Amino acid sequence: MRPLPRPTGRWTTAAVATVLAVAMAAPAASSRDESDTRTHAYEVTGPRTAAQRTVVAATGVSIDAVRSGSVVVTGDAAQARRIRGLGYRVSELPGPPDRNGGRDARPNDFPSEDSKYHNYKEAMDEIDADVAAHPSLMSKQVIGKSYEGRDIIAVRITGPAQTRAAKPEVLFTHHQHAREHLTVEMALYLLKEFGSKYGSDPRITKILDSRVIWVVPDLNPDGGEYDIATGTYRSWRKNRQPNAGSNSRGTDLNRNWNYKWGCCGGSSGSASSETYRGSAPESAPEVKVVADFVRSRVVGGKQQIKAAIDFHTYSQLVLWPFGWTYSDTAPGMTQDDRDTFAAIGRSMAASNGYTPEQSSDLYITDGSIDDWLWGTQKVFAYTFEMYPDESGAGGGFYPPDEVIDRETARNREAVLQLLEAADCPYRAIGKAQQYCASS
Ligand code: LU0
Ligand code: CA
Ligand code: ZN
Repeated sequence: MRPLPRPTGRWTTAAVATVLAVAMAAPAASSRDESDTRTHAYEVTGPRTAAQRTVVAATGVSIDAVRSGSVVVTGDAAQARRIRGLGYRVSELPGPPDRNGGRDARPNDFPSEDSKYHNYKEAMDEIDADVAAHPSLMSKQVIGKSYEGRDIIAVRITGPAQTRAAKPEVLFTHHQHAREHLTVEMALYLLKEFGSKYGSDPRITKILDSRVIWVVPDLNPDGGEYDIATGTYRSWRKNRQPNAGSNSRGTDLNRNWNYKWGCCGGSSGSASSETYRGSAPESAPEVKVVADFVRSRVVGGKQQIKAAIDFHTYSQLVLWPFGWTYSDTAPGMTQDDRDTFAAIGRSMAASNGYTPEQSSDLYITDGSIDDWLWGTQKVFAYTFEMYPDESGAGGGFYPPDEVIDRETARNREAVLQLLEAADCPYRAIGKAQQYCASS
């Protein structure tokens, strides 16, 4: 790398930071060969079944969108070559959009044309303001720290009314994957909606009086900040934890949960992979923090959290477990469980126009949050893959900020449905008497 010019009076701190950040973003690599670990988006034409897509994922790429007869992946040149070796056509797609409108990139912030997105500090400030505006409704807890020391927070929302029985709790988690910034906006939308409508909207008032809502707005603050650190998107997915014996940083948080971790070809043991599962279950501090928080909601031997949504982008999907197996049912997933997941999932999808399916209909994943939440805690846990659809013709991981309001409000009805179902999910299959009579 060429030595960088020494700052002089003519260099502003911001300009120096930009040069440094850009230099760090583009590690020297003479050609796109085995040593070129820069990642790109590729379209892979050929795979049409979940089993074929799982074989593609086993090369170490992340699968970002599933289309009929093709997938969009993120990976490096060596992985692309391996996929070609499987007999598929692989073509490189354009990189992330330039939203700086010809202006200089501002380090550590969203590009100027996407300034309605909230960076970490802006999101935390907005949440603090929401909590301050509704102190009888909301409280904020710091539940732990990210690898780089940022606060991971949970916001508790419930109406002041006391109930005889414990209120069922529902968990919303956001931003496991760094580049999926729209999911943080989804968290901010939920806080605004609940805060501003309690007492005036009868449905929301009734829900908040009878439920406890937990919003964990940012599981991966380090990755999110890294993704925007140069002022130009980097398509980063993982956290920012160093990996022993490797130059590659990061664990895929959604492969690091302690249930069937690494069991089934749905994650990678290679540190450079986009789906690196980490050195052990919960080796990522961010996953440990949230898993500990969920375990702390076991009161009197009973998990209080009954239902959950983990927000991702993109493809407009409502997904339910398991991800580790193609089977609808498995040890720990009865036919009634599966039918309940499907009934609630389909109803939520009917409300937002997403496609409902079992997670493994896409490809196998292991160590995912939903499998852990259901497999170990019996939480009815869904993943929402938000806007845009699988064509990506809305910006892929980087939809413009003009869509934030529409695409977050789009999930209002689905979120309210899950909250209403949380006291007895089995009601959705007409079996409340059998499963919920004593509660
Ligand atoms: O973790 C993932 O691979 C998710 C999908 C699973 C929840 C099945 N897709 S994403 O990484 O593109 N958000
Ligand atoms: Ca804009
Ligand atoms: Zn994701």
